[in-house]
Amino acid sequence: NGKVALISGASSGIGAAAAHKLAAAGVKVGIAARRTERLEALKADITEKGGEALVIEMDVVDPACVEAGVKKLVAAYGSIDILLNNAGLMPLSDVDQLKTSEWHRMVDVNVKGLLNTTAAVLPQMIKQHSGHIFNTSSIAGRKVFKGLSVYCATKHAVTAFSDGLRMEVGQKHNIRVTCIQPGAVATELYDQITDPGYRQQMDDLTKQMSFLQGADIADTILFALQAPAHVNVAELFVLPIDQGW
Ligand code: NJP
Repeated sequence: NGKVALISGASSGIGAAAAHKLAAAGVKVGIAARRTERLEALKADITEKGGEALVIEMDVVDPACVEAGVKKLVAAYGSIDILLNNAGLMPLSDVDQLKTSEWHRMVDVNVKGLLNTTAAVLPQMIKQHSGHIFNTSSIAGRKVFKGLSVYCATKHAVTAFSDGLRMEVGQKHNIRVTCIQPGAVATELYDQITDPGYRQQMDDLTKQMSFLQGADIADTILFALQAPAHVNVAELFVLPIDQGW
């Protein structure tokens, strides 16, 4: 296929799974995150299977770092056709615990980080008059859950931004925008939960219901990518079979 993708948050979970699937489909993947040792291992794995990957050290919170990463990818592969805005974090706590540094971190990564990567990649897609941007929101971007007030606020922002972006760049610049809204996916996202009560709740949940795998989300990304050019799969709303809504 020869297309080029930038994947943020590629060092684990959904991002790493998407990197594998896209590379297997012939997409050259720019795999971006802070943990470069993870990215090197991922690249080795992809290369061994015949795919092509470029490791990009990127903290999405830092616009200069993001711009440098995008430049590196364009220098290596000449274009960017797909952006998977996927970096994110989800510490849980009730608002009255006032864990303000965690709130700020979620806003910085989940919202501002996504805006930084979008801003860095858009000029290239506009120049190409084509592109496909995937924003990883969440079911928490459609509904509010207890313990997740700030996370939900950030993901509602991602959903809203995706809808606006689609209106503004879809027809004008021939750029498709897909908002991904997964239910529970078995990744390292839950490892950051420090609150013992919510930690226990999450552990209980993993025993009560099935979780999606990162590869399940990656498959839906491929589905949207492979749709005919005039089709924009606007939302990918994907739940485990037994997750109620
Ligand atoms: O989680 P995890 P997921 N700069 O922890 C990266 C959403 N979601 O795959 O920098 C750059 O395995 C981090 O890389 P590193 C969720 O909100 C999930 O589940 O090396 N990258 C790692 O690669 C998130 O938006 C579920 O630490 C930064 C990645 O983010 C997306 O799915 C449900 C970074 C996180 O990988 C992927 O999360 C749902 C930074 N400053 C939505 N900070 C779910 N798992 O159930 C973090 O609805 N990263």
